[in-house]
Amino acid sequence: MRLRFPTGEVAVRAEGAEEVQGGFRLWGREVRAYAPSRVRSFFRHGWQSWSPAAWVDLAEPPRPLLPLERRPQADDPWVLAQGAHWGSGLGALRVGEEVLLLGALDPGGRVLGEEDLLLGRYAGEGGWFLAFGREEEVFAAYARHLPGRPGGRPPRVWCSWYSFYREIGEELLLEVLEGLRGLPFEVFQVDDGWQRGLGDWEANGRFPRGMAFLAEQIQKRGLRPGLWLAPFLVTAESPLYRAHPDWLLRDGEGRPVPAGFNWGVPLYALDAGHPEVVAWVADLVRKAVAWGYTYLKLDFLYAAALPGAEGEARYREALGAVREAAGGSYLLLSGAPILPSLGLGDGLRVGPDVAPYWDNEDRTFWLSDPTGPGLKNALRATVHRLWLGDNVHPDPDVVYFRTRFNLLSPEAMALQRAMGWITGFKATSDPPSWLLPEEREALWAFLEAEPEVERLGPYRFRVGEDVVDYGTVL
Ligand code: 9PG
Repeated sequence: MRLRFPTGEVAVRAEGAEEVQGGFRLWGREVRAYAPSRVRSFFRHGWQSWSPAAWVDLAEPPRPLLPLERRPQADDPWVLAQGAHWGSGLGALRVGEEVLLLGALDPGGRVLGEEDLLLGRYAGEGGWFLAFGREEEVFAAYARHLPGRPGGRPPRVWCSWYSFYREIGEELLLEVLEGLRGLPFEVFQVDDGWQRGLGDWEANGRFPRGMAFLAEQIQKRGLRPGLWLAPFLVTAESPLYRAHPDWLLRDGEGRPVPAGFNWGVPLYALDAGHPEVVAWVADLVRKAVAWGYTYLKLDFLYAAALPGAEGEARYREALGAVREAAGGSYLLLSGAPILPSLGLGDGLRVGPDVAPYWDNEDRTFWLSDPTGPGLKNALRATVHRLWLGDNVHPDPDVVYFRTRFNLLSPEAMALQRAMGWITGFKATSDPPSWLLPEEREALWAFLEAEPEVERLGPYRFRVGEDVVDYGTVL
């Protein structure tokens, strides 16, 4: 069939089509939409927070991401095995001045870009949205058909990860807390390093008075306690792994599904389709809230959706139960499949981790891995996911103000700071004791200011008085 848009006609193969706001709704487990001519540029949307999102050149086949063990935590593993330009949830072609966008409206959709074709295919069943027009308009129209309308603005967060990494303890964090006096933070978030182990979510020996005590101290300072959890992740050493072998996510042959490799060990996932697992995770979330932590950073969530798009419906259902258990707490979802997370979290990490350097070329180039830590990777994914800003609070990750232990140029730091203002998600990990007086001033001003933001183009923004250009991250 041919569908008529104000910008021209598009040939489509689908079981049905109906005009909706901003485009057409299509039916069919597999649908095809054809651009009027062969094109070069494909919007390739990565699966989860850390996966890349960017316009890619269709003339160049994707390069294999290495090492293989990291694939489950980098992107949809099925997609990475294809050697073709598949994206998760949506895909788009640049057709001259216009963009043709095909997006899934239900969990489990993947979209292939090839020459003049967008091919959408569901792992299960679902509907599609097709739009043809100006870039900002088609992405905005698609976003309006997706769930999630977050209330309010994101809180201003101090997070322990990007300064101390896992080397945290009660004494150190209380010291930081003291140093934060006078800075307008709202959340003090304890990251990875407090727990006994994965699947063993109790305070370790470095938190001798326990997590409830720390939450109390944080509250006393007028801040909201925040806590990091990776609820669906286990390793072979987790007590849970031995106690509940039936809780593990397994493949058709009964082998545990690999969930990546981090902290020097292979990772495995809990089966989010198992009611006992969901009940256990919900209890864990209630426990953290009962300790006093009402800002939860739920991380490595892709594990609950493995092996990829096939697990998205299961993930969404499990996360619904987690959302309910969390009550009114703020949920920041990280390492999370992007589209199936909408409407279930308050905030969503939309790029890989930042780092106090621009790019690790060994990894980005030689291992073809754009999911590693680094400011360039983080900004590239974030700027290509800003269209989700009405569905969720997009988290671009923390901003650096320190020059200590930092290789970023002042220009790179300005780009990072502006992204905090553009998204409204303002966070840092800089311990006040590491900051020079003028850096502390800059942090204070960043947290206080709410400059007006105007989008001048896909990569150019006016932020207050300044024009910032993210063209350098492409
Ligand atoms: C704690 C950290 C921080 C950080 C999260 C997450 O191997 N990986 O692909 C990988 C990606 C991200 C990552 C760790 C490993 O960081 O994004 O903010 O909370 O966990 O361990």
